[in-house]
Amino acid sequence: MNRFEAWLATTDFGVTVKEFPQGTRTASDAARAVGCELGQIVKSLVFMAGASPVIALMSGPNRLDEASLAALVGGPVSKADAETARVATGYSIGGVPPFGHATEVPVFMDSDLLAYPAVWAAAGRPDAVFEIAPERAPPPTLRPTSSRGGNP
Ligand code: 5CA
Repeated sequence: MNRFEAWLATTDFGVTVKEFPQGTRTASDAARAVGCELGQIVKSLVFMAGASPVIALMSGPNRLDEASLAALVGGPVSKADAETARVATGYSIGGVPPFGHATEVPVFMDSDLLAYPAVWAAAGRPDAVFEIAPERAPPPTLRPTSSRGGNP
């Protein structure tokens, strides 16, 4: 059981981790393994907002508009290096899940993900993903501000 599965076991999320021996390290690997659209794959991109890590959950083919993330966090952002991402989230690049992180990392979500009834996200390892309805993807304690903006 990896860190993510251990974390899941402490929650009532009720999602099932699926392993794919062929690997799900990249979004296209994951889409191919699952047999879904690339847009249904959740990329968990770790950025730094000043000294604080933040995560942008992006639909597979989409690039993050750094200016829009900067506007959301109120300052410039830059991509986290792999080690910083690992320490902040507890997971290595290619396996970073959308929640269940080692530290409290604010999470923002690409609203394109909401177009799908179900999406697939990394489950802590580069060969495991899980399916979830996109509106459930971020934990209730970290409600997303979608790229459309607006958050109560
Ligand atoms: N398992 C797949 C699909 S769920 C996955 O995790 N995809 S991902 O997009 O979230 O993770 C890979 C992303 O990590 C790449 O899109 C890239 O933006 C980023 N990345 C890759 N290498 C590095 C690196 N050396 N430092 C920081 N970020 C990196």
